[in-house]
Amino acid sequence: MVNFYLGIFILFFLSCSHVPKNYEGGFELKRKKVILDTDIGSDVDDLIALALALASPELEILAVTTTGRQSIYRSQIARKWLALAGHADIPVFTGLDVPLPLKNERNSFIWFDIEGRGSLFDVDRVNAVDEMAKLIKQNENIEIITIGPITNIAALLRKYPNLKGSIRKITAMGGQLAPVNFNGREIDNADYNFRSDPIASMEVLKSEVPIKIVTIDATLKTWFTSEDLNKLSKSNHPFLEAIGKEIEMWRPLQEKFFGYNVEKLDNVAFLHDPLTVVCTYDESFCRVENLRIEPTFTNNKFKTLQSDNLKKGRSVQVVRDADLLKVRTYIIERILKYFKN
Ligand SMILES: [Ca+2]
Repeated sequence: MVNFYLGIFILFFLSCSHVPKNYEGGFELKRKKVILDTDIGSDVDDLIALALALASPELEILAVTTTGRQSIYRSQIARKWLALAGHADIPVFTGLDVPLPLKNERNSFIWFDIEGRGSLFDVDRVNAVDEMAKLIKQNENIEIITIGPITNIAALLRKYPNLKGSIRKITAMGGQLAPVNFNGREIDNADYNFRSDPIASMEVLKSEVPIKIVTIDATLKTWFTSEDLNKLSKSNHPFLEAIGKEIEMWRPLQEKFFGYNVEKLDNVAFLHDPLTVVCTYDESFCRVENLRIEPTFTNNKFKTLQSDNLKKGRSVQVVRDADLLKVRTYIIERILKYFKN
């Protein structure tokens, strides 16, 4: 009888032996297969989001794709960070620069492109949209997390419209529903991601793909403090120390953009993109509502407006509030624990 129980124990142990690194619960989670689409290389929060995604056993990152200005360099940056984090195995594909070309671009009269850039193709081809399509065809229930302008996704839906029904969900950092009070100032029109490519944002928000948007209404309430920065800088881990250095570089720019002084407000880096990664698998830190969203142009500015008119817009999951202390503690602890083990 003892042998019987021993056998059961061994079977149980073996069945749990392939849990993701650091998952303390002992049972393997059903990991979400995701593509992380990022404009990494400017705001440091993309890098923190990448670290968090790597440290999250809830996610299996199938690929990282890049967008933004000079997307090709952003891919090289992403590869560098992945290698330093010990995840050089995750493929990185270069996506489109922002913004998306207009559909009637052929009507424009331009003779010359940058023909010499063909020399870069051996190193880095712009193939993220095709590679995304391949991954979506090969994997059921794939999700996409976008933490930059949504250009690649719009291009994907244009080129492969039949794949719409195969994408389980897009969780996108973007949108602003109302002015946000930050440090005593009302901040409006702070949504960079959707506004930097309004055509792409319009097309994706109007598509039939299920979407959750993590708005700047929520993300402007979340940031790392100098204590978190200190923990990264003194971690004795090259990847975490590098994140610390990036935060140091980014911090003065952020202060300038948002008009505050870190001596008076202890905010070293907003957590827009890391919060978006968290909201992909855990909504306990945020307020999520189902709202009708109507993307529109008001005074020549792209806006994500809330609409009560059932004939307008579409139903979208919207994250518009977050718990600063809980989110920041969760993110820093999760990253430190994963990489220091
Ligand atoms: Ca970003």
